[in-house]
Amino acid sequence: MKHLYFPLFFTVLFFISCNNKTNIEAVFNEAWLLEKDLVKIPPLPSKRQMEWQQLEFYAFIHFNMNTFTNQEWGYGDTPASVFNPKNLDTDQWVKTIKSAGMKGVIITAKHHDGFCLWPSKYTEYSVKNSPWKNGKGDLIKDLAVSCDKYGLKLGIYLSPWDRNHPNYGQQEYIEYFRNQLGELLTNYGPIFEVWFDGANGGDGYYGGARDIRKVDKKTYYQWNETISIVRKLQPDAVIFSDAGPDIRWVGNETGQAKLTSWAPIFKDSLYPGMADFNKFSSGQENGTHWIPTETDVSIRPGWYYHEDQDSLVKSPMKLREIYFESIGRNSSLLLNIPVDRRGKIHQNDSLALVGLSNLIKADFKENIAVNATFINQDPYTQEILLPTPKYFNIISLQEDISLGQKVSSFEIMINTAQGWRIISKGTTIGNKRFLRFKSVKSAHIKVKILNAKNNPSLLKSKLFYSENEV
Ligand code: FUL
Repeated sequence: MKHLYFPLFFTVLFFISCNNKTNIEAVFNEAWLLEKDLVKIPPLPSKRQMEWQQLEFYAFIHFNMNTFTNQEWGYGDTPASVFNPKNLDTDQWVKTIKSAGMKGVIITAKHHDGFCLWPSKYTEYSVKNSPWKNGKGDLIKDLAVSCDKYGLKLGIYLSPWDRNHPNYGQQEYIEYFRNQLGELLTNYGPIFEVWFDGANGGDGYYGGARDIRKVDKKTYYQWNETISIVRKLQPDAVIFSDAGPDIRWVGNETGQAKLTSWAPIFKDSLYPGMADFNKFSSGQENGTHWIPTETDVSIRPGWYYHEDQDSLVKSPMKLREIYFESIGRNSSLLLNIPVDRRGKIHQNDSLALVGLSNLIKADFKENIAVNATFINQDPYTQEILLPTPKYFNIISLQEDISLGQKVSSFEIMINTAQGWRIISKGTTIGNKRFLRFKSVKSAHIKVKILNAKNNPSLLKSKLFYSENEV
């Protein structure tokens, strides 16, 4: 974003080269925001959040003991000997994920049943007591090596709820949980995201006790201390939970962010595992903290692999809808791919991912506003002048979120023989907002901001024409 620090330079350049258009305040260039549009309106994203915002699309892998028991939530009593992938191939996962356009992968290092995909020295319930690689395997290591090889970022899911551990519900378990976190954050290179699930407390094996353990979700985990461990060991990693601190849950598992989607939120009104999370999905315009949403959804009905769902893999068109309704609504997309019992991504899922990536590439093949002149008549209006009239049916809007999220209402207009016509409108923009509409042909487009907290800081809008019209 360093170009934003040179707005005056380009403004001056413009006046030198275009002084015949005196009513125009500035032509937007690579660095086009004016001094007056650079007002920062807190809350602002941290550096680690800004880096995460660039990723937009990354994968979840649910692969663990449940894969072998055909379950979604293991009770914690399945013997370690049941974990036995015969052809585990993390290179295949990473190549498939990367070719679908995703930037990282988050793996279920430990799910609610407590089984660990790495040979933790703090428990016997792990790959070290499984037949896989004769107990010498370390799946997190394998995945880290593959990610490194192909240039994908690695994230970890460590379930706070552990239905295997005898001390779950007591302070001893919190020490155990933090020790495990320490192992994962120390031994596998850079971790881009740490994922803490909100489901916790209930029935389980608990070392043979087989009882029901409820915990106080607000106090039991003493999250502040755990967060400081992550900050110390992996300062660049973002932390996900229902309540942040860096990223929060979008509030559903079907793949849609809200049309109104604020990164700011009153953090103190949230806690992990809260029941009425849905009402906070939109964030809050005047929220105190920058905690954008992450949209997690599975490519199949379940999070884990189940053979009887082989025919239920979401179609490329369905996945494309999810892409538009998450990334295109100021969220990120965490798309889950359940690895099968062989230890590979199933062919049906691979094909759906190839289909999705082809659709997205076609949608965004050519930004037809790339050679346009951008005019800033006033801070609330971005005018786009194309050299010749062009058809388009997608517009991509972006705020410079390093300055905060400001816009709460906007409309898109085109100039026609009958005058200006509104073709689309919306509320928030944030990191990215995609709008789709029936094709229009025009050479003169206006993005009109109707309401914002301060002078909007809109980056150059992009226009696309897609064969797959709404
Ligand atoms: C949920 C968990 O309970 C599911 O098993 C899954 O891991 C999903 C991503 O989060 O809360």
